[in-house]
Amino acid sequence: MTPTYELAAFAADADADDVAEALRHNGAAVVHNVLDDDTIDRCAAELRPEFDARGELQNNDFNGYTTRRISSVLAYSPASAPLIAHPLVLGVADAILKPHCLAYRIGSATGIEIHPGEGNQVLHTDDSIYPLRVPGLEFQIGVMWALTDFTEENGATRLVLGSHKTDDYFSEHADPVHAVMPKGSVAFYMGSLWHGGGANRSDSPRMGLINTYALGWLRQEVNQYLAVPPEIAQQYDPVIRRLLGYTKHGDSLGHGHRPGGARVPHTPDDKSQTGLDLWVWDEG
Ligand SMILES: O=C(O)CCC(=O)C(=O)O
Repeated sequence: MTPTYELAAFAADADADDVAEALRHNGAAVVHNVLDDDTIDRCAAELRPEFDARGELQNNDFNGYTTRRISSVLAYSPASAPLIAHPLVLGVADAILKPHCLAYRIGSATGIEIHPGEGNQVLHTDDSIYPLRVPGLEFQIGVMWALTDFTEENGATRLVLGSHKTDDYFSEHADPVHAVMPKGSVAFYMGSLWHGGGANRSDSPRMGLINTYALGWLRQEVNQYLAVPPEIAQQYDPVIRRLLGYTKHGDSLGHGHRPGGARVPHTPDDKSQTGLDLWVWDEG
């Protein structure tokens, strides 16, 4: 029998394991109204000047020419941290990624503002940056926060449900669904799922924050140590520092030393760090 796929939409109090189960089966899932307008607006307000100053520098055939993009948002937006380290997001990431690593990390954290007139982005998988596939193992997940409402008209992310379960090339014949969701909601999709930004046929921009979370033994898509150097990273709490990669994976992977540096042990309230050392360096 041909399996059927649907874009399951959960309420904000959803159990992370249930969301992860839907994500495993369908390749994507949406949770509605997770964060309030104030939290979302604070983040959007910090991204605004970056979108305006540098958003068009990454324009190209893949990203589009009527879309603004800003990468490594933690470098200039502390208000993005509650989204990036939201407990529901980490719960889903735990369920999908932790069976295959001791700790996962941010691959990228990018604001995307699709402006009116933009066409459909080419469908693609995010995990194509890693040149192999291992059956039963996802290298990363994508987590898209809606900083405005996401609608079919304004370019809600297009998702080819079930496409994470096949090696077929989907671009020509896919039938994607849109991740339609109100502002403050969040969409999850597998790194192996075919997807892409939607065309914006409305008269106002669609703003999202897309963060990827990848197995801790992989190279991060964006070099976080350059993008968010120690002097900025140490302003964040241990969870964010771990997500940035200022943490060893196991006993030795990623260890480092800087003269005058400080070792910061994990704190009891950071449950995700159990058994791992957390390292940051001061300037001393
Ligand atoms: O903006 C979106 O909805 C998705 C963007 C995307 O998939 C990408 O650029 O890799």
